[in-house]
Amino acid sequence: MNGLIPPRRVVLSLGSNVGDRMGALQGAVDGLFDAPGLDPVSLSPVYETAPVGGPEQGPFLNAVVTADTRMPADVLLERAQSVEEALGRVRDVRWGPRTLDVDIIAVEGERSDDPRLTLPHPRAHERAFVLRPWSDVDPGAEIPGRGAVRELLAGLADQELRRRDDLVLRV
Ligand code: A4P
Ligand code: MG
Repeated sequence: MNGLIPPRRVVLSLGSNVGDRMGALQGAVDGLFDAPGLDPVSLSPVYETAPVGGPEQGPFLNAVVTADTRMPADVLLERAQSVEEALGRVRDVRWGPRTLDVDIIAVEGERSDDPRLTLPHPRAHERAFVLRPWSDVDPGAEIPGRGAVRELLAGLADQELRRRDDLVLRV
């Protein structure tokens, strides 16, 4: 046993719509799992998705990763942000184009209203680009306070997304 926190399942979402989008998603997976403390459980298929919100911008590639960790959620956020920075992300326009966005969608057993780290992610339940890949890797997933991922997804049929079976993420 190490540390005080038992291992918990976490769900991360990856998105890119600038430059080498698949390179950014694979770079995120590499960066997340290179250091110890985060053990991969599953990598979703990759989806090509129409942008939701923000300014006029190009289509995204999105995927979801699940993992087990004993890290506190704020340490996990630091890892996610350092991976974004390593991939050259520049933060300018909110919801605007990005080389890489790594969001923490859920941490098992944790709810938080802190704007620095809101859990579950406050917009995940209304985004097919998160729910679709998440339900692929965990068909029974639920968002605390929101409901079953599969049911939430059924209400978002208007959001365009296409599975890209030619693109496969690897640990
Ligand atoms: N923050 C709070 N809670 C969290 C969390 N659960 N995970 C804070 C990650 N970060 C969290 O994030 C802004 C601040 O949110 C951070 O400082 C962190 O402390 P950011 O990544 O710097 O900025 P952002 O990504 O522009 O904003 P945000 O709120 O993450 O945007 P969203 O809501 O993630 O939207 N359409 C498609 N098809 N695919 C996409 O991937 N992504 C977005 C980004 C919009 N439209 C999209 C997609
Ligand atoms: Mg983000």
